[in-house]
Amino acid sequence: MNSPVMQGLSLNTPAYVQHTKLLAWVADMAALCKPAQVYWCDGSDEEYARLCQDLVDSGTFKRLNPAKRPGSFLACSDPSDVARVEDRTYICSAQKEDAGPTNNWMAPAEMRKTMQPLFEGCMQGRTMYVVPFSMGPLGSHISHIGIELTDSAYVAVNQKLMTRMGKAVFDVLGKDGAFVPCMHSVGAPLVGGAKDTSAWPCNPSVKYIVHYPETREIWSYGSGYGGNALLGKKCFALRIASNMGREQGWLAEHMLILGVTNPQGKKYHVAAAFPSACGKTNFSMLVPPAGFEGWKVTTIGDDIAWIKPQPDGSMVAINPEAGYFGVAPGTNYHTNPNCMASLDKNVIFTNVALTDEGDVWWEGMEKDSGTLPGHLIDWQGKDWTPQIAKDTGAKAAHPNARFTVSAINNPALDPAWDDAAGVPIDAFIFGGRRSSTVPLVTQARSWTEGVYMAATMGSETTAAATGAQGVVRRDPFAMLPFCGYNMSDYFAHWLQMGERVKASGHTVPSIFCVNWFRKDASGKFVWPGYGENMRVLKWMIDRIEGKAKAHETMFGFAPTYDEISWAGLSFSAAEFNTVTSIDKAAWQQELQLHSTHFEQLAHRLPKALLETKAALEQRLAQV
Ligand code: SAT
Ligand code: MN
Repeated sequence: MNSPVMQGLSLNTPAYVQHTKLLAWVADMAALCKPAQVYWCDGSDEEYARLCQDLVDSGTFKRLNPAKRPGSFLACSDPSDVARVEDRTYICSAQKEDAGPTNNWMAPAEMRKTMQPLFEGCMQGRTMYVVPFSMGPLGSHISHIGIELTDSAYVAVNQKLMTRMGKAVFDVLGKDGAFVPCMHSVGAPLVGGAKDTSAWPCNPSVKYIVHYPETREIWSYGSGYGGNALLGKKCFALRIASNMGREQGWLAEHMLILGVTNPQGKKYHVAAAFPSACGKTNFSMLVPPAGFEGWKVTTIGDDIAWIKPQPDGSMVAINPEAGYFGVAPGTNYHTNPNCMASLDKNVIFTNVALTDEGDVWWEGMEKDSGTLPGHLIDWQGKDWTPQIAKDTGAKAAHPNARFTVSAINNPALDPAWDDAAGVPIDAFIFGGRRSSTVPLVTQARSWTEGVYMAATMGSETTAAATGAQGVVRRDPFAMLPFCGYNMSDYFAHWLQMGERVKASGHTVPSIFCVNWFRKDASGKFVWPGYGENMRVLKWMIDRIEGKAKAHETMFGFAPTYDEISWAGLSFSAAEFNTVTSIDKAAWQQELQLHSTHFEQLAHRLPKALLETKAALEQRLAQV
């Protein structure tokens, strides 16, 4: 052991860590945060088991019944700490306009002045875990490395499932490799030897999720939940990585990646962007319905894609993550059988309910069993019965309750999911949650029109972020909370990426826009969704293969009723019309909203998008 001593604190540095800059940074951060001890995670299974047991002993974890859910745990968070805090999330670029109008901004020097006193002594009485992780396959030319320093063992064990975490990262880093420093504290120091009395330490009133794009640093304070705390995910793989991609000519996207193989054995790869909690995990694990024998869908990723154009004109993608942090409520054997199978063992559940048998439960599971459980302990530790739910509306699981599970649990995992070379993308899909206006599926007539569709995407908000639910907001590329720089520059980057592929004499991937969420006059969803989305996916493949004709609508090419395979489903032409019709008045209003959106983004907005809008207006006038 090579153990420099900081103010009486040993850094416990393992001999295999030889990176001078990293060692100096850890020493500085330990001096700032003043933890009781420093622990370097090696990523071993033995370590995972030990840290999970520590979490059981401290009351954060409850071990689930090993006969029902082997190797699995339940954590219930503080009610003030249940989702990403977008209003506390900052992009601190040197220039305000580089963060753009969609991000919170503070000058870096000012933010550092705010952060300094918060981090000063913030880990007192706690362990500082050094968590080395690779986003993407270890050593892949597309991957990047991060080191998270955190005072949360919950974060350390989640990172083991969500990333390639551990000792091997140092082999890639060597003595001077690049890494993104990720500082995280729950912001609950145990001052003067105070005992930890909380099962979910966090700071209920002060939270900051801060990014410095120029120096590629992340500083997160006050929250232990999800994207606020697992800093490899939204903070690194989207906000910081989008900045890297812009500079280096690649894309960091809020997209699932799936493989779809037709009965002839030909395989395509699709990347699809949907806002948080709109079914990306379900779509990435789709089971083709009856009538689609011979078709196969395999998962490469369920949330984030890093996409790099190659010299041969292809755009290859990797999933930077190694696990899924998915929404539990609504997940069942009907909506996502592969996901349910993934959750059989070795899972960390957060904010779901506990059954009397020591298993987990969430809303939506009654669809599998046919009945509601008679009694549960809800996510807040209170008794729950169907009667209580009826009387008070109390939910057993929080609507943003999550499971954390390693990708290797997924029976539909694509053999290439961990391939350092990535997979070539044939199509991009963009989809929002819209109860009206936007049709089931259309295909952009050009790359630019596709970028327009993505740039103007709207979606009704979900429980994945704190704040009002169910209101339509513009969520361009499903990246509104995740783009780490000026949104208009981001649109320009997408346009340029397409131009670059075309200039090299190659075809760009097709771009599709979908909406699974149209409702009828009585407020019911019309499209059955889930596995039935295969019908739409097949039409896309038909389009790529040139088998389906081009029927123009004002918003791109669309299928006729006859061009969708209906085998195994009764879905009438009238119902199809309800989910695909283009209402002139609604679209006039929609384009008005696009105008307002573009006005907000006017500074640096690419002209091509305004021209595309004018062309759509002209088409609409002719409807
Ligand atoms: O950012 S989280 O990982 O907490 C969840 C999400 O918004 O997709
Ligand atoms: Mn997400």
